Amino acid sequence: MSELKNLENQLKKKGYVIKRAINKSSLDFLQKKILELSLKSKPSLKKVYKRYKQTEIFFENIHKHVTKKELNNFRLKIIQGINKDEKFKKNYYEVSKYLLHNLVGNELAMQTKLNISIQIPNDDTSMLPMHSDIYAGESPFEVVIWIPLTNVASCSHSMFITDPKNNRLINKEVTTSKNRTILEIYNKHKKKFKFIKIDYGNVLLFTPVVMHGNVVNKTSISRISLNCRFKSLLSPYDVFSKTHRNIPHFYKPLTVKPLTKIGFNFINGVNENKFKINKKL
Ligand SMILES: O=C(O)CCC(=O)C(=O)O
Ligand SMILES: [Fe+2]
Repeated sequence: MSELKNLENQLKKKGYVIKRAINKSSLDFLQKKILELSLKSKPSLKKVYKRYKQTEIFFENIHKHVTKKELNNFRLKIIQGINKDEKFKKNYYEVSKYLLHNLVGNELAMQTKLNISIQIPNDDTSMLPMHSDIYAGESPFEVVIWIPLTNVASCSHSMFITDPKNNRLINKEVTTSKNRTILEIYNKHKKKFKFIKIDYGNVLLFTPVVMHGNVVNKTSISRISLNCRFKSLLSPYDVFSKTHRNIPHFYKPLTVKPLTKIGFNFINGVNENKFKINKKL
């Protein structure tokens, strides 16, 4: 079977695929930038970092050097840093390109704000219970590219996901049940969820239509991962509801082919005449 067919089959069956990063230098760029921002955010970490042989092992032990109280500020500073850096976004796309071009398209929109998750042991403030991103008004045409910066085992520091074949039933329970909490529904279906195993060096693509989430990290290892959404540029944005997730600022065109530009320029020209739009406005 061709690799592409294999990826397609896996996505259909499991709702996600994992692929070794082809562009390792771009992945290392991302890791290095997160390291720099971490050390800038808490300068005392510089000395600590030297004790670790590999950056991913330093990240796995971050909870020993950043307290629960400091964590939110630490995370915010990193998020601000990566979102100011166009090179970071470019390298993120480079790392994701192989999966995106094969499974989504070559004309793409990218989420404007990249995100980082830091799941330290026993922290219940960073929990994201079972959900589908559709509940927040996101497009079912999008995928999440999720990049681990630590080695992630199939346990509570990872994220869980169910098989697409279970999704309809669980989604129905979530959207129609009046007196059960998400946690109760998750517990009922717990066996249908699996914690993803993925080591540093690999990239995860999943459809956030399928139920996923995380629990309190009961291991002694921190998990750090990046996530960003991509979609085919011309696929629908507003599908079920109008939310801030669908306004133009949530996504930004990333790759636009010449014919798409010609088409939109033509439509814009027609509209300018039709509605007497003053171009200077
Ligand atoms: O990283 C996680 O644990 C959950 C991520 C998630 O829900 C998402 O990226 O949509
Ligand atoms: Fe999600």
